[in-house]
Amino acid sequence: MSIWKRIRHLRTFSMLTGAVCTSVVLLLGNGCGGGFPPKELAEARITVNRRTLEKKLFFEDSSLNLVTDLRIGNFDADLEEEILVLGSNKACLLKSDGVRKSCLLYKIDNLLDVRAVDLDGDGTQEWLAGGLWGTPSPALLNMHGDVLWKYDAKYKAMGDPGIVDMNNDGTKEIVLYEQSRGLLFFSPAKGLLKELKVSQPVAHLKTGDLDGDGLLELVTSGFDGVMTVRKNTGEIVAQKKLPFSYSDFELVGSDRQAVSQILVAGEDQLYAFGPDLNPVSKLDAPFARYLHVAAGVRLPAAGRTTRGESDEYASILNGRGGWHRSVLYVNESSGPLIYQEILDENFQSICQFRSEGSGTSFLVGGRGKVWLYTPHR
Ligand SMILES: [Ca+2]
Ligand SMILES: [Ca+2]
Ligand SMILES: [Ca+2]
Repeated sequence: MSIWKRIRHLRTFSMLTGAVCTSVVLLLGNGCGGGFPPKELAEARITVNRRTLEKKLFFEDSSLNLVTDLRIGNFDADLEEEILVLGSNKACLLKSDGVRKSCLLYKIDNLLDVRAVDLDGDGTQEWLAGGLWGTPSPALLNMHGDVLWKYDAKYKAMGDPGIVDMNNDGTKEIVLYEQSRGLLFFSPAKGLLKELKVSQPVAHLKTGDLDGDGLLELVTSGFDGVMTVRKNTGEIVAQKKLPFSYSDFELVGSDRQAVSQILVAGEDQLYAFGPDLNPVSKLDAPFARYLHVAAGVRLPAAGRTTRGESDEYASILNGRGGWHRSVLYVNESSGPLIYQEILDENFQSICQFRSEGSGTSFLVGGRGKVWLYTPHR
């Protein structure tokens, strides 16, 4: 039986209980469930433990506020690898053992959802910030925290601006959705390059390379449950109404493959979609009906070195309501859950750390904290 057929019978429940709730959640980013988590998520605990993961506080700095992106790479002039930690107030560079190398505050306040991007392709990272519905304007900073570009939206702009090369000139542009105008494509130097009307309001927007051709695609979801994949130029390549209720989604990649997949939580499953919006993987995810995907990464499976199907998924899901819980899932790509932990705080970022014989360790970023999870031998 196809995945779609199997989930169809769950749809009625979703339509009844999910539709109203989802619209509110999509519109406001919170609302359903009020201030309290569902009873299954009331307590922080490990609920599935097929693989023991050792959890250790790796870095702590409360003035980071929420850690929204984590990257491993060489970000300064030396030859060593660092860990870049981007928070909503400041950025820190750590040595590979988690010791602080340097930190700086952004020269602009009230940033949300800060992510590392290389907009101009020169090998150095810029930091792209967004915001929630109706709150701070999107901005691009350089590694020193200077503001390279900022957009003061007249109408409500959605968070999560992305980057695509919309005119195929080799330099990426910033794309964001503004209510009543549509998709807007900006060059930090030249300003607004293009305005693209869309038929339905956009709730969420993400960009990533879904087909491996080196060009980033643009993925949007609407309040009507329709997901759309567009080429870098804005042309629609796939569009589908997902047959379950969902909130936000994420594009998840891996260290070894540039190709990202679209990860969405629906019913008690996680679905990974390819560029045609057909499912690539379906993962067991108890309680996912209360949650949306906040961050995810594909990790090399323990003892495997081949590409592709042996990857595991590690993902962080947050509550669709206004309550503070995250759930960490580690799944085999064929679906079974390896590890699940209900976390008593909000997490927003995850990245691969090291790959060893016993498996792959990863970092998870929360409010002022970065945790290291290492598979136990
Ligand atoms: Ca750059
Ligand atoms: Ca361009
Ligand atoms: Ca592509």
